[in-house]
Amino acid sequence: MTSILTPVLTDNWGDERAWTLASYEARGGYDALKKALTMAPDDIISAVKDSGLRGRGGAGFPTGMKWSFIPQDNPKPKYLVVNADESEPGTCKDIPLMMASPHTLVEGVIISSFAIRGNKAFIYIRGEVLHVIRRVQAAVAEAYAAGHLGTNIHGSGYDLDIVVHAGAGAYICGEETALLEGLEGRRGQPRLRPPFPAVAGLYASPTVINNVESIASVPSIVGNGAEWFASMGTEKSKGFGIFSLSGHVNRPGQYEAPLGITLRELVDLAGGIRAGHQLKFWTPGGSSTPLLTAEHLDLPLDFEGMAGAGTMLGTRALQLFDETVCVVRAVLRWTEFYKHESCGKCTPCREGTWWLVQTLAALEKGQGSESDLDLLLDQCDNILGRSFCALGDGATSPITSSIKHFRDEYLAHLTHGGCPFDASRSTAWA
Ligand code: L3W
Ligand code: SF4
Repeated sequence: MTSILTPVLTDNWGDERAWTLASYEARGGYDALKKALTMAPDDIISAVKDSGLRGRGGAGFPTGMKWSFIPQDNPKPKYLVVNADESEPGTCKDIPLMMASPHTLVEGVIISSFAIRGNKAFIYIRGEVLHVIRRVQAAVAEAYAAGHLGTNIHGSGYDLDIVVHAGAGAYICGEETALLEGLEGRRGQPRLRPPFPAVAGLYASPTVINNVESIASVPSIVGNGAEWFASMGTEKSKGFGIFSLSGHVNRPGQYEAPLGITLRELVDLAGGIRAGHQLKFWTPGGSSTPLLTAEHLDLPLDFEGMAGAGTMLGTRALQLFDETVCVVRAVLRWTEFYKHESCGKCTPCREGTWWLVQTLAALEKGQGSESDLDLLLDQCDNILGRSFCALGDGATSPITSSIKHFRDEYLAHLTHGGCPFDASRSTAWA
């Protein structure tokens, strides 16, 4: 069988000491940088635009278009900030990428900064992953020593410094403006947009903020050309991406494949659902994206395919659950997470996530009545579209989608007077 995988970002992960400069350069690492430094910055932006690369952090905004919003007539410094605060439940692609191949990211940062004419870049890494911070810091130090960073890079006259910043452990700092607040030394809470960071971001200067995987994709686009990238994927969701599979599959892990691949194909690559069990529900892009069921196995995993199914591609964090899992309990766990991580800035999310947990916890214990399901949906309605940032909206996704697909299972908790799965954790509720 011809493999449908497209290893580009993951191609060197199995190499011996893949994270070192020597290993990366042995495969042609930093050749794309040398090529980029001979190009006009605007031509790099055009190549990224033509490639069709869309943001890999969840929202899918066109990367080249975002870069073109940076006003070049503004005398303030321009900054590139990499969002490496990977925290969306189930998402595990940026951290493995930075551990296995940090130079792919560092090379991407240098090329991207050159394109937007920035001389300072920041890599904001989730504070809990000290080993990743150390690995990226070591790669940055190697890049300085080799002349890939610093002043007059490879005699081009271009200067760039990279700062590796450790976050302080808040999920909300993955929201781009809360991340900027944290980087400036303040409490991580979102800012009002507009102005978008491209106009007034870090220190009120024009700032591009991109996800790790987006920036790491840039060297391959510069090296191989926009057409090469655009030849993969679907009409409006070009290229490849890292899909992280977790849960009840035989070989969980990262699978790099063209956008538009289906979950059925990915599950086959991952050795199938564990023996004797069936897929019950799954998340396409972490818990902030409405969950789907086995009926949706053949939908294309691209931005349009997921929107058509009433959900989002998000971070391609595919969490798979078989029939032994209580969907109400899983949703309660996620909701407790959102309540804990709500930054408290706006009332619908701060108060609403607390109420969601109260109502869900009672239902999970079999307390209350069927009307509490409507109460729960009403609480979601008062949060969705009324919160200051996407965290509030995301908190409602698992609840509304699980009630849509598994209303009977919620009701079974009421008729059983508790979780029907508790009687036997190893057999499915029926
Ligand atoms: C200039 C305009 N820039 C939009 C930029 C904007 C941002 C990007 C996307 O949420 C989603 C969320 C989570 N001029 C612009 C403009 N931009 N209009 O484009 O913006 P937006 O508002 O569409 O999305 P967002 O606020 O960045 C991100 C979802 O991602 N998510 C991910 C969460 C967690 C992680 C993680 O742990 N790694 O990413 C999960 O699905 O729900 O919908 O840069 O400035 N007119
Ligand atoms: Fe903070 Fe939640 Fe409001 Fe976002 S939606 S600003 S996380 S309280």
